[in-house]
Amino acid sequence: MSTPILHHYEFSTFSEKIRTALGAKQLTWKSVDIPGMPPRPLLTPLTGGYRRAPVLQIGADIYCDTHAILSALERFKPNPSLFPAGQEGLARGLGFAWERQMWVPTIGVLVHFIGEHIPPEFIKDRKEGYLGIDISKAAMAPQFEEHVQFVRAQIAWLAQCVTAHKYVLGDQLSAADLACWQTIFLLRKNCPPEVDALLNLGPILPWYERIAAIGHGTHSVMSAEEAFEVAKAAKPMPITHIAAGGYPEGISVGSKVSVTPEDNARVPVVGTLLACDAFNMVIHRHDDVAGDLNVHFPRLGYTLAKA
Ligand SMILES: N[C@@H](CCC(=O)N[C@@H](CS)C(=O)NCC(=O)O)C(=O)O
Repeated sequence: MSTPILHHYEFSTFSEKIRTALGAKQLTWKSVDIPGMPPRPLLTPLTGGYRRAPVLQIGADIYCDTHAILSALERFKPNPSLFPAGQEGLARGLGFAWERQMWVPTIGVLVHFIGEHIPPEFIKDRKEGYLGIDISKAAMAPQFEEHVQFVRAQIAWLAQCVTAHKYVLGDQLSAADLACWQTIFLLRKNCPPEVDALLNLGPILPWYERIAAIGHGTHSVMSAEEAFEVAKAAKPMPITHIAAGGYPEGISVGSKVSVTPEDNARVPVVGTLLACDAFNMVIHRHDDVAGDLNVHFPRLGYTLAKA
């Protein structure tokens, strides 16, 4: 099986979640640095248009969204597991709920502190191609108090978990930790130290530092061109993790479908449905240059429709 290739950019906090997962699993991986906003001319043909970061590539298999990526890494190297036995559902659902609820309030707090340094073209891209809202400091200022209250209330229950045990679900690091941690990482990395008091982060700092110390595993740089060549030379792997017959919503395998994020960056990716269960969807795409590709998405957060 070929080496995992992560397409990501340094200041992407969802990418930091995956870099840390790669570290927790002590994996060796290739790092492709992508721009912080489109165009991403050698990545888009691999994903079929999915525009968010990060994206994981293993040969000609392309994994979109951190939730599909974590599941792929778990299959690639099961131990140490990020889905503790008996708590798989919690690890999955809690992480998803946290990120869905926390993303905009976190950005609200972030831009309060550093908004004046964000270039106008970035604000424009995030409004027009990603979040659909104006994330400039001025536009988010009226909701600042509300966002702070929201984040503090979430941190309060997180603190109950991670002061009672080492990690959110107990003694073992899980996907839920990585999801909660990454939004706080974005703030602590970029805001002045006063953000700790503002959000009452004190009680969670030992947990925060424990995860920050995990690192990113062993990685080396790969160019986008080299990653593209890897995809071109490879064939998608057989799908062994999804049982046949679990077709959702009356859409059968072999149908032409679109898969679209339901929250933001709503660019549909079109292909042929290969497999689908309650957790994962795989579509096949043929790119004129890259060849045959299997593109993987989580079910959580994506809409599957007949194309
Ligand atoms: N649900 C997605 C969210 C990913 C996400 O929103 N990533 C941010 C970067 S931290 C992004 O894609 N921003 C827009 C972009 O880079 O084009 C996931 O878990 O991967």
